Order: sequence, then C-alpha cells, then structure tokens
Amino acid sequence: MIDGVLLKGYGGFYYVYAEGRVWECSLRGRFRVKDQDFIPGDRVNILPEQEDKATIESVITRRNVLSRPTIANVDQAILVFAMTSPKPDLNLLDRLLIQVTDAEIEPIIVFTKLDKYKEESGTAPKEGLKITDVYRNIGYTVFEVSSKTGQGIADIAVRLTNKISVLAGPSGAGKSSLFNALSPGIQLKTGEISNKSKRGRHTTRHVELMVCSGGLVADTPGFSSLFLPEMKRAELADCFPEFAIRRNQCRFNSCLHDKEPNCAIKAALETGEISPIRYDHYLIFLKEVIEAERKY
Ligand SMILES: Nc1nc2c(ncn2[C@@H]2O[C@H](COP(=O)(O)OP(=O)(O)O)[C@@H](O)[C@H]2O)c(=O)[nH]1
Ligand SMILES: [Mg+2]
Ligand SMILES: [Zn+2]
Repeated sequence: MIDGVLLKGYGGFYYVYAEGRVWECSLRGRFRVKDQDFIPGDRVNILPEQEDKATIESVITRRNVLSRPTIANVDQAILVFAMTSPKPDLNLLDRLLIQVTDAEIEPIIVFTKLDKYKEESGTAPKEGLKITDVYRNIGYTVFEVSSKTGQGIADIAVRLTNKISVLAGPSGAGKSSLFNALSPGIQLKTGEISNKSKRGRHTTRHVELMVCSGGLVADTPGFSSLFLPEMKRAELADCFPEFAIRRNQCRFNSCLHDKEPNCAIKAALETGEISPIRYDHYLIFLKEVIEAERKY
C-alpha cells in the first residue's frame, strides 16, 4: 500500500499522485456502496495493480475542506493580484484574507505583472507607501513577481514543495500565467484581458490539483463566494492582524473602532501606522457583519 493524494476524478476513475507519478485508480467495492465522495486533495492509500493502475483502499480524515472550489487538506492559499492592469481590487484581497484565515489556511500574497508596473512607474519611485509594503508591514508573506520575465518566480517555487496550494484571485490577475511560469512542463490556457470590459475571460473551469514545483497546486477561478464568514461583530478586528495586536489598547473593551472615543486603532490610523485603505475596508466589512448578524 502506498500513500497518495487525489488529483481529480474523471470518467469514473480517480487520478492519484503517489511516489512521484500519477495512478489511474478505481474504487474498492465498499466505497462504491457507501457512495463516499472523494474530492481533490484527499489523502488516500492505494494498492498498485498493474503498471499505472491501482485501487483506492482507504481515505484519511480530512484536515480541512475548502468549499467553492472544493479541495481538501489545503495548506496554503496563494492570493494572486496584478500590481497593474487590472488595478488590484484590495477590497477583494482583504475579503479573501479573512476567508482564508478563518479556514485556518496560510495566506501568501503574490502581486504579479511586476514588469508592467515597473514600465509604467519608470525609475522614479511612486509617492506614498507601495501596496506591497502595506501588506508586508502587517506581517503577511508578500511576493512581487513577473511571470513574463521570471523575476521572483523561484522564491514562490520553493514555497510549494510538498504542500497543497490553491491559487485564488480575480480573473485576469495572472493565476494561470503564474502556474505556467512555475511549471514549465505544463501549459494552461491564459486569457487575454478584453479591452472592452477590462475583465478577464473565464478560461479556468474544472477543479483539479496539478503537480507543480514539487507540490500540488489548484488553479481555481477564485473563491466564488465573496461573503464574509459567519462571525460576531467583535471578532472582525481579530481578522486584521494590525488591529489584533492593539486589541487591549482602546478605552472601551467593547470598542468596534468606529465612532468610539479614545480608540487605539483610530490613533494608529492618524499616525499612519494603520493604512487608511485597510481601515476603510474594516468599516465596510463591519457593516456587512452587523447586517448578517441580524439574520441569524
Ligand atoms: N506583462 C505581464 N503580463 C502578464 C503577467 N502575468 C499575466 N499576464 C497577462 O495577463 C493576462 C491574464 O493572465 P492569466 O494568467 O490568464 O490570468 P488568470 O485569469 O488569473 O488566470 C494574460 O494576457 C497574460 O499574458 C506578467 O507577469 N506580466
Ligand atoms: Mg486562469
Ligand atoms: Zn478601538
């Protein structure tokens, strides 16, 4: 028996990655009877039969399950946003960071199209703090890469080894291009951004894990649910690491960092220690969380 990870189910078979190669697996009778559902990322034991054929003998309890896309045992989410074209939707990035953190999955932020960004901004550094530095200063792992020139790609590759990762982010951000840069052997379709709408076409459909830089990666169309996870209003600030470290410094224990006096978060906003963009998003999300609280 050997351990493997399910990559995808297709045409009545399951494809399992084990011992450095892909096995075409069928199910043991008892799994068929129980109507057990298998999803990409499931850790399974397989019994080799002939050549690259095997049967799935057992499945190990899932550590976590990500829904939409449905993948089990995810170690990390690589949140992919373009530095330019399209302009990064930081509201979406902050939303994904909350969803991922809530699911206890490690986020890695990757800003793509560094080549284009450099071209546009020239040699003179732009005014103010770069967005990449905003997230880096909070303590997130942030990479700036170009899938076109290959700059920064090797630093991400080492992060993938022996892990199950999902790529998430808006269409057109460069997820498929990043995957291709990370795995020269496989080439996924990449979509041109249509000039009319400036929205990328949806060229990524089904969910499957693919072997990439010594790990397994799913190129997903992005988390389709943009709703924040169910939580109490007081819990939202804990999803913002730079707020969480100032947890006990507000005058009121129940401070929601909105209209309350002597608020440590607003003080940090004044001194520039907290980014106004992040604070704005916090207030938007706070409204949503309070709205959702009323419904249950
Ligand atoms: N200049 C430049 N263009 C890129 C880069 N990454 C992706 N693109 C382009 O951006 C468009 C969308 O990329 P794609 O990988 O399909 O994005 P996805 O929708 O997130 O999978 C394509 O036209 C790519 O060629 C990059 O690093 N630099
Ligand atoms: Mg794609
Ligand atoms: Zn406060």
